[in-house]
Amino acid sequence: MTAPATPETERFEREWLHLATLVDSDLPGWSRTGFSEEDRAARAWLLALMRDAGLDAYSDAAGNLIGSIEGTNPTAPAIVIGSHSDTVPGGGRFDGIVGILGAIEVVRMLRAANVRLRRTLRVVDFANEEGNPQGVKLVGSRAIAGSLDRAALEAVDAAGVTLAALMTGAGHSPELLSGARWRPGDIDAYLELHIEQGPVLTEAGAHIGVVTSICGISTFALDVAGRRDHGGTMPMSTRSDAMCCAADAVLSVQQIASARAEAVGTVGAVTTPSPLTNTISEAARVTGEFRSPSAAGLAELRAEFSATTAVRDRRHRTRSRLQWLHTDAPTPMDTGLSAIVVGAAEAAGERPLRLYSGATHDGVAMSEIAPSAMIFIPSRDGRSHCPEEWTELADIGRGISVLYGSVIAVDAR
Ligand code: HGY
Ligand code: MN
Ligand code: MN
Ligand code: MN
Repeated sequence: MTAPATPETERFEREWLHLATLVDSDLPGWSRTGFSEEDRAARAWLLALMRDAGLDAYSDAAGNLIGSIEGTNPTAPAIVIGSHSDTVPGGGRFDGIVGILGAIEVVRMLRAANVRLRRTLRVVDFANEEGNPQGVKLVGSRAIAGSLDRAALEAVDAAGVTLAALMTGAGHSPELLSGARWRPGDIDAYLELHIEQGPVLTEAGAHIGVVTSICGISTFALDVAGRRDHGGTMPMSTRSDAMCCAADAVLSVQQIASARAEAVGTVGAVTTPSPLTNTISEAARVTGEFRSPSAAGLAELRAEFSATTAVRDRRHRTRSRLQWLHTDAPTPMDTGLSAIVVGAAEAAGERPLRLYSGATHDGVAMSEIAPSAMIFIPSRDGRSHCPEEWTELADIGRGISVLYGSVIAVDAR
């Protein structure tokens, strides 16, 4: 029976407070976007923190921070725990951060309890989970899984800067990504502690959630071509107004997603090269995404939205090109591993709630190379990706304890 180990939540809080200072203070909330200056400063600090906790740590070609503590059987596939430390612009202080600081705390708990695992334990801070202006999410974990393909590296932002150039500018080596790839047999299990980012645990009065599956996502770009004319003289009935067509598309996303109980749809931006009020816009671009827990549901959302394109063009006398940029299928978590997490939560005196994740996570990529499971802790008022994001320190302590117990149980199986 292992000595009961408890996380030092005061230490967690000190580290969490420091990490919250490594942000772009020109933006609202807490902003540390992938490959930014703030991200580089935070990664340097986290690398030192990993090493200080006794991890043999390095940064790989994609910018993932990878720390290891060798087990007594170093040839056995490793156990991996971690999350991400980048944020959305104007985000909060817990999304991803709880999982990476919590994983480092688990390492300290193992050492304090003199527990030597059989398996090597790897702690990973995945680079750029949140995505970038090039529209690619889960950058670091896809690099590890070997699914960050050329198309992703060549994706460009509005200024034509590729993801590879963004990564190179942050000091990483996208041209050496093949070296960042782990082999599927390398790891035995991937476990991630994360805030729920939704209201389910709070509404159920549960402290611990165990994720059944992670949502599927399809992202799109709709380019609308209209006709540039004078905004004061062209009659409404003869205009070909790209911005009106784009606005119509935004409402279509909301209507289509709202009509399905389990679906969501979100538009990120509507942009035009001629933001003038006295000139009818000749072009507009709408970027957005649909999410669903089922692959069939996601396919139907895509089909419905695609079908509205022609109708809108007739209505607005425009011409539209709809591109589906990337689709992640819904990702079930590993049932055996999740059962171990449930057992660890119950052993810690919790009654875990199984739930679906409407947020995506690095577990989508890591599931391609290892059985994966996720532990959720409550988000106050279900809010996230905003400065109001909050999780109680007591819940963080519970989550770290369940992650610790899960690592012990996985190693013992
Ligand atoms: O997009 C997401 O759901 C995640 O928070 N990055
Ligand atoms: Mn996250
Ligand atoms: Mn997020
Ligand atoms: Mn994640």
